[in-house]
Amino acid sequence: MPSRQKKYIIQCGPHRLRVSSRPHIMGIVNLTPDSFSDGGRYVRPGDAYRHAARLVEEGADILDLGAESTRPGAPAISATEELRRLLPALKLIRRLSVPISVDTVKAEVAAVALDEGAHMLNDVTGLRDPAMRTLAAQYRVPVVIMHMLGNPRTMQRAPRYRHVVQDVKHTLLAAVKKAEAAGIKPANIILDPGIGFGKTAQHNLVLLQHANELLSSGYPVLIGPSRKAFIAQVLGPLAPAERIWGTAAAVAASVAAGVHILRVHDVAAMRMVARVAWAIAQGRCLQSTGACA
Ligand code: HH2
Repeated sequence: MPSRQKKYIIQCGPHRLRVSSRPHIMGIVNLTPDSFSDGGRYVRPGDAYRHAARLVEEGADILDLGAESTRPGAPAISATEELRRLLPALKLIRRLSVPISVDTVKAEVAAVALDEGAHMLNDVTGLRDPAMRTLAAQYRVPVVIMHMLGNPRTMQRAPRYRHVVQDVKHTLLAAVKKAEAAGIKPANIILDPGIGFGKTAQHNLVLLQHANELLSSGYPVLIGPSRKAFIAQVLGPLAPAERIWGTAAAVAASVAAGVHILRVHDVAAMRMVARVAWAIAQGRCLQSTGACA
């Protein structure tokens, strides 16, 4: 049974997320022309808003807005271009009553997004930029510290680890140390092993197999397996949108291990998967806490 001894409450602006009381779903809103699974679908702010509203209706607990693709080989874009894609959509999506996370590695973009109503930061470089650490500390917002080897241009060039689970954990805890030294409160830290970021399919499977290892570090854990390539390595050639059953298996396994937040494209389906996996892990349906509501 997942270890839920430690209680985690993540304060996202006015929203209080009790992430240890049940698995939470982070719905992905990609505002990019080139994301690996849904690039180009939500580049128009109105389309992004309708997509975000649908994810909220489907039960997303958090929305994650990304305006720069992190897929392997994705070209880096300027802060100006990132903000051009992000801001019009953010200004519409902030009308929805849901915590908004911004998936960016640029402190300049993060600062504007927080001023415009975002509640949380998701940094796939694990706050490598000291300016990002300072900003997160100043704004007192929750941050996802994710593990990535290198950068999206280089990360899939023969990634190597001594022991992937221990190496990822060690790197994340070093990033946590720097984050806390910069003034980020431990209660605002969420860890993510970074499925697909400088990892072979084998590395991803081992990280998912040992997700409980990261949970023992004393911070809530987020995992993003949604539609990723390792699923096609297990099942054979499948386009990203066809990887939903594989995603379901990874979500169920993560919830069984005790992972707190699942970052997914298919919110309605994965919310159901997570709720049943959680009810099984608990051996009961917690109606009174809303876990099965
Ligand atoms: N995965 C992607 C992007 N951001 N952030 C966190 N914390 N964890 C993840 O696993 C993660 C992430 C890649 O997925 P997606 O956003 O759909 O694709 P793209 O980066 O091509 O836009």
